[in-house]
Amino acid sequence: MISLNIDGKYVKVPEGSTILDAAKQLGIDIPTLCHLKLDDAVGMVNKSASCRICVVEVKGRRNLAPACATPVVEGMEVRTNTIRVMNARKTVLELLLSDHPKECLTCAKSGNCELQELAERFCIREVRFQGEESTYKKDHSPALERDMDKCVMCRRCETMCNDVQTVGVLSGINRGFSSVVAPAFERPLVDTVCTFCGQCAAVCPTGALVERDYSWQVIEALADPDKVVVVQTAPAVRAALGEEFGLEPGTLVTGKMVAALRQMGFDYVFDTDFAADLTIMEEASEFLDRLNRFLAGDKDVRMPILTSCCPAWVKFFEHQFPELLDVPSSAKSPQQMFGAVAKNFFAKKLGIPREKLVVVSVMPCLAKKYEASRPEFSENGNPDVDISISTRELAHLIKRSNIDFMSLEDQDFDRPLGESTGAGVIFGTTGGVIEAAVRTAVEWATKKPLEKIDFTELRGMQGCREAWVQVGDLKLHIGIAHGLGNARHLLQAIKEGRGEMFHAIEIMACPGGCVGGGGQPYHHGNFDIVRKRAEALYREDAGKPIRKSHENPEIIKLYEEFLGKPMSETAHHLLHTHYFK
Ligand code: HC1
Ligand code: SF4
Repeated sequence: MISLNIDGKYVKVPEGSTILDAAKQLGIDIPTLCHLKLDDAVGMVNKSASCRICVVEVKGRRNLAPACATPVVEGMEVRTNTIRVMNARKTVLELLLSDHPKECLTCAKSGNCELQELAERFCIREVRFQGEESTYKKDHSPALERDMDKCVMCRRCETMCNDVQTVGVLSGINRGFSSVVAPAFERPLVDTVCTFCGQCAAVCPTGALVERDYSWQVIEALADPDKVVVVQTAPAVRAALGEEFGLEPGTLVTGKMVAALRQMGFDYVFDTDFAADLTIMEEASEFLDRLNRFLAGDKDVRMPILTSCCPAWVKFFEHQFPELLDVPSSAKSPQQMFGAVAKNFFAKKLGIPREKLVVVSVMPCLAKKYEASRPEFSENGNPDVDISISTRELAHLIKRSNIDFMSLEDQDFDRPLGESTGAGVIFGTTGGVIEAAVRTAVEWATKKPLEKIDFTELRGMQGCREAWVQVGDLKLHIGIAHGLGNARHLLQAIKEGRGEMFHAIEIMACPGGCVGGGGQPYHHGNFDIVRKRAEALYREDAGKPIRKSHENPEIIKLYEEFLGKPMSETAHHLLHTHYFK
């Protein structure tokens, strides 16, 4: 352990700690901007030390030291609030602001911008420096907007894209005043291998990277008397939406969310969790089919089966592992299954053409916007999911609609597409999809009711995990990865035939799964918030009367009335897809 003194207080920290770590232990809040440390399970630390906001004075050193990148040494004496330190921070901020658009009132990040917060904390009332300002071309993709005039070169997005996701789209290019974080040759994101995971936007401290906002289209659809507008809400949204209204992370607001959507004027408030149950029906059937063929010695069958509900993960393997396109399940994601059922079954039930029905999805994810726009998910130019908005956009919509969210009485989803089980709920956290699939697959395979519904061995936040589940005489080997870097690790092993064989693997692109999605309220690097959201979903699951997808009465009815059975021709046509290089 190393002893040091910060602002007159003594502290002992492990060797290798930084001054920032030591200050944190003492409860001294040194301001930062570029620094970001997510979680040991995720393993993300932004080491750029580029912003210099965290500088401190160290006795005996001539220069100020960045607290985030200076290791502690025995007997060190640190001051975090001298006039020299405050002057340096003020100057750094003024220099950053000298080349920053002054459009805070209209910026998508207003109220959530870390630069704005620092300018306020350090009472920057005027900027002494005036000079050239950057004017980069804005980049609009179906999921993300890039405005590099607002980039402060903190490199968090680069760390996220390169080190955590291993996609490698974003990096610092050019030199001096022209330096910017961008794809190679400054190509637009749509022309790169970007997965639209949105994790760069989730950690961007300013408005340089934000979601493509479709909330006005929702308002227009709701105001159109010729449209019937239905909404589906993803599992992870209910565990995070409350944060936008000042509630503690991990507070479930399912009932208030439904009430707010109904008050906004949606004709039907449905649940993506219903479609998650439907996904399990198809995915578990496909899994058991492949497993039985594999056990019977069929050499053509591809194992392990990989989950396919995360659109950023789908785009990742399409680009990065084109030789493995037949390994993931062909089941569409719940968002897209919902869209297909709404447009091909529910619209008919209402006696209206699909064009008259508008399907809105509320997702914790930005890649869902891109997924909804994929041409294979539309019929004659009419998409199965018309508009996909994020949890943050929903919060804005509620606020714009003058709804007092906190005073809303809980309401329940409409039927039939709003009925769901606990298995559908846990889709929103890492390990939840595979647990939902295992609950159904094991019961179907053994033809006996499960002795225990909770497969806790599949839960947790470790980036890459494995577990064994006993099914009769067979031990199923299950893998779980969240974060695309961890997924790459597993995929590479499969491709090279390394390691013990897995039977099934769940992959989610975002650290923590959908609860940590790029469209969720900003957690500003506090991964405990993501953990609390996950715990909330397990709580909702535990309190549900039905916890296995195949026992959802509305799903059973849907097969009886419309789909026949899992993997039927209709199911294949509407609920399965294929992947492209
Ligand atoms: Fe997800 Fe899914 S779990 S992908 O994270 O399979 O977005 O919440 O809606 O489609 O159900 C997201 C969440 C979500 C789908 C489901
Ligand atoms: Fe990289 Fe994901 Fe951002 Fe695309 S969305 S640039 S893959 S971090």
